[in-house]
Amino acid sequence: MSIWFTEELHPYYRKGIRIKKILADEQTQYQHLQVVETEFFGNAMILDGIIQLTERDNMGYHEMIVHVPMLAVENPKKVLIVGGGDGAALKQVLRYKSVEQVVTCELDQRVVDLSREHFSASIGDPWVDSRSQLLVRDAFGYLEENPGQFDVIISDTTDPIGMAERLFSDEFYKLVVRALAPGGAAATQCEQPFFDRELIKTIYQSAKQLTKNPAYFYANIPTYPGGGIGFMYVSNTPWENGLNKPYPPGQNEYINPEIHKGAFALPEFFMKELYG
Ligand code: SPD
Repeated sequence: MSIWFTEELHPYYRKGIRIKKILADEQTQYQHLQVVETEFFGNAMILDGIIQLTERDNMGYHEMIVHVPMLAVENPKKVLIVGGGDGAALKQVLRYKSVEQVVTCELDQRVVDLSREHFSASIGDPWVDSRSQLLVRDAFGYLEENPGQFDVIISDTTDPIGMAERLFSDEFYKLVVRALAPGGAAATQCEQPFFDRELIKTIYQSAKQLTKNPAYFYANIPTYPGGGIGFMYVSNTPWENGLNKPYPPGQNEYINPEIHKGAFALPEFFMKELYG
């Protein structure tokens, strides 16, 4: 079988990947979940028709959303992952010897189950690490219950559609900052400068009200709209504190010192809009 999967996150833009086989296709309690074997990108997870990760190009997303805040903070011990049910961000967090506890708040158990089944070749099984704790629940309530607890918070979410919309709200960012320990840092999935300018500007304004040193950074991911995605770094600790620090044991596939620094360089039109 050879079919094209076409994603239409935006009504004015489409992209497609060629699929060899459908490995899973189910309606969970929360969403339409598909896992497919693609011709070029390895296995891919698709939620409600939107590509979440592929084996070939997810490393830019997960290495950047994790290592930028983790390296900025001195010896991070307690980490919270919001979403992240595929385990790829968790895998990166667990590379740090300083980490004692990682809580993942994922709403949909099936995302975890099907990732373990179909992505073990690339992600392994980070859930079995004794430092990892999976909470199948909404992150809002958990953030409310845990002020000042986490050295690093990673918001590894879907796009701001339906139930995920409030993970891009001012209310959510307030809770994230409130849940950070002193000196802590968060990084959040923060969409695409060409397609989501207004949203990113609004989030930056929230982050600026709440912390001293927010900044937007970017990674190339060919299977995401526009070929990449950005992240909001949210902290009183400057992201530059993470430069020139040793990477944790294990192999980087995307981040290196030049990429780390360069990811914060923004195109002129966007830099002016965001930072004035
Ligand atoms: N437009 C696609 C955005 C997907 C972001 N979530 C990715 C989750 C990977 N852990």
